[in-house]
Amino acid sequence: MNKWIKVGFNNLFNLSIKHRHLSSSQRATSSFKKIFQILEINPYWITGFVDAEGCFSIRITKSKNTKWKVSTSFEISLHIKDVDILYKIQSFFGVGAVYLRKDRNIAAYKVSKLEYLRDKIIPHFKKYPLISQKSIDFDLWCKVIEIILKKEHLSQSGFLTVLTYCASINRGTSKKVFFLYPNIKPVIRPRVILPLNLNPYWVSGFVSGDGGFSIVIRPSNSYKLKQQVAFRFHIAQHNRDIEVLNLISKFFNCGTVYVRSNSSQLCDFVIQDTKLLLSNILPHFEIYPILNLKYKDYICFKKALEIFLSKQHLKQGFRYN
Ligand SMILES: [Ca+2]
Repeated sequence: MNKWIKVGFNNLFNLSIKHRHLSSSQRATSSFKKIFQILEINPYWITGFVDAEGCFSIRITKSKNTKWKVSTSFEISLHIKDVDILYKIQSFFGVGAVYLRKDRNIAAYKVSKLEYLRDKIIPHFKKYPLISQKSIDFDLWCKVIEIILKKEHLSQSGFLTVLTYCASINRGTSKKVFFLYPNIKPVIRPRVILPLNLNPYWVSGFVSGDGGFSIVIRPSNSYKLKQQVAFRFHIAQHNRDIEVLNLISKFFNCGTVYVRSNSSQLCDFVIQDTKLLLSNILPHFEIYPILNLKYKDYICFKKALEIFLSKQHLKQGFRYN
């Protein structure tokens, strides 16, 4: 952790730029920043974003002369360019800190103090529950925190119980721990019980994390300009969360969920039909906005789609600022 730089909660955005000097996407970003500054994030948005990007972590460490140490934390790591949303989340919870690791272009929001996890983080996710496989990680992680709060992890049997939970969360136990405790059996992960319907703020939080708006220009002989524009709204997940993508498809009342044919264990929710993008997708994000850097992608995507549907892009030399 020594390469991380802790940074204070500073001015989120500099609003001194004059509006008229900006291009349309810059104007959109600038007005968004103003809204963003005064905006209170909906708690379901936070949960959706954490379902996509958060991590409930348990670390088992040992230095030469000391006993095993169990430490827990709640973390969200993003590209450093997306740091503003981390400050916003920090101010939402009122605890924890934002760290920058400039050599790796990573920014992270981290809460590790046990009292903060118990009093702020856990109550939030009990009230506004996670719905992906991360909800199971959260439940197991809470059990470990209960054990630590009762100091039971200091006994051999309590420590071994912690290892059984740890083996079942995220990527499992580290090689070092597994080598010393090869007989540890991971606790069985309970099945995820999905809600019948999704909260719209949860959807926008989740898309802000794991969704994408892309425009692809590819060669095509069927068009005069020998080029074709394709629009794509997509969310990729591990196969174990395919049911979450099916629920999102049901929520938007369109789109297709595919399992990738390669060995990546990933599945995708995709919408490419421009009319459906306009009728079912964009109106949602106008009311329940994307709140991180992806908002810029969304604005460009929306503008390009409007141009496409008005057929202005078919004129050679057409340029939109
Ligand atoms: Ca994710």
